[in-house]
Amino acid sequence: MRRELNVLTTAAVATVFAFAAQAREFRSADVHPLDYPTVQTVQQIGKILSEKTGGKYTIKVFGNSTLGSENDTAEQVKIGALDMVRVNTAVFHQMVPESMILSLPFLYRDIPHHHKVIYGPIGHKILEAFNKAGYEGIMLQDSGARCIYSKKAIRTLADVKGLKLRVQPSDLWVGLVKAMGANPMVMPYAEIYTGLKTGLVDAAENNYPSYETQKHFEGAPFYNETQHVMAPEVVVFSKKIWDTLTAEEKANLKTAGQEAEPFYQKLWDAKQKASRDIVLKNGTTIVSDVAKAEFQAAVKPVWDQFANTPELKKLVEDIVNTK
Ligand code: GTR
Repeated sequence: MRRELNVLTTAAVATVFAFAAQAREFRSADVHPLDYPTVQTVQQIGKILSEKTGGKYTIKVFGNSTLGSENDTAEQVKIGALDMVRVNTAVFHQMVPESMILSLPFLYRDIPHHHKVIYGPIGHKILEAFNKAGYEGIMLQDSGARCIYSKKAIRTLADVKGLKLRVQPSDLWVGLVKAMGANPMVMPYAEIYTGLKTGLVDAAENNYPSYETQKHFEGAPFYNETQHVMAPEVVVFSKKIWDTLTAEEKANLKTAGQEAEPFYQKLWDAKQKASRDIVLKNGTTIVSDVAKAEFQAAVKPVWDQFANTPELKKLVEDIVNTK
C-alpha cells in the first residue's frame, strides 16, 4: 500500500512538473497603476486566457511605468524581450498609420459613434494592421475625450496661444497642438507631473483618470473641457512570440481580447466619473464653456495633413459614415 502510494505521488509530482514546464506567464507593461482600468483589463484577458487554456497561459502586468516609457516597452515587445504591452495608439502612429486615423481631432459625433468604430469591424480591422509592424493587435480601448489642463482657464483659442503644451511622441500630436497655436513639448507620461510643477511645461492634455491618478491637478488646477481628441488605447502582443503559438492559442488570445471589451468599458465609465469627483474635491476648476467650434476650425487642416493617402482618406470616410 505504502509503495503504491509512493508510486502515485511520484507520478503526480511528475505531472505537476511537466505542466509547470509548459505553463507560461506572459509579461505585459503599462504606465498606469495596478488598479487602473487598462491594467485590470489586461489581467482580465489573462484570466479568460487561463480558463480557455486550462491554466497553461496567464498574464502578469507590470504597471506604473516600471518597465519603461510607452515607446521603450513597445520596442521591447517588438524584439520579443517582452510579451505584451498596453499603450496609447500614439506610440504606433508612424508604424501603423491606420491607428493614427482613430485619433484625428473631433472625429466622432459622440461616444456611441466612437464605440461603434473601435469595438466594431473598423476597429478589429485596424488591429489586424499592427501585424505589418511586428505586433499582433489584441484590443482597442476607449480612453475618453482628452482635454487641456493648465494653470489658467482656457476658453478660446487665444488662451492657448504660445502655451508650452506637453504632447505624446507623435507627429500627429505635434501638428495638432501647433495648429492650435501652442508650443508642443514632447515628453514621456511619467515626467509630466514634474514638468508641470517646475514650469518646464505650462499645460498638458489628457482624460480625467490620467489627470487624477498622476496628480497632474496639483500643477495644473484648471481642467478645460476642450474634448479635442478621443485617442484609443491598444493592447498588442509581440509577433515574435505570437509566431511560436499554435493556431488555437492565437485564436484564444484574440477572442480573450474581444471578450474583455464590455469588462473594460464598464470599469472605464466608472473610473471617469470617480476621477472627476476626486479632482473637484481637490480644488480643480472645471471649465466647460469652451469655444469648441473655434478649436475645431483651427485643427481641421490636420485631417488632410495626416490622412494623406487614398487608403487613409477612405478609412476616415468609413469612420465618418459609421452610423
Ligand atoms: C493616457 C494613456 C497612456 C498615455 C498617456 C499620455 O491617457 O492611457 O497610455 O498615452 O495618456 O498622454 O502619455
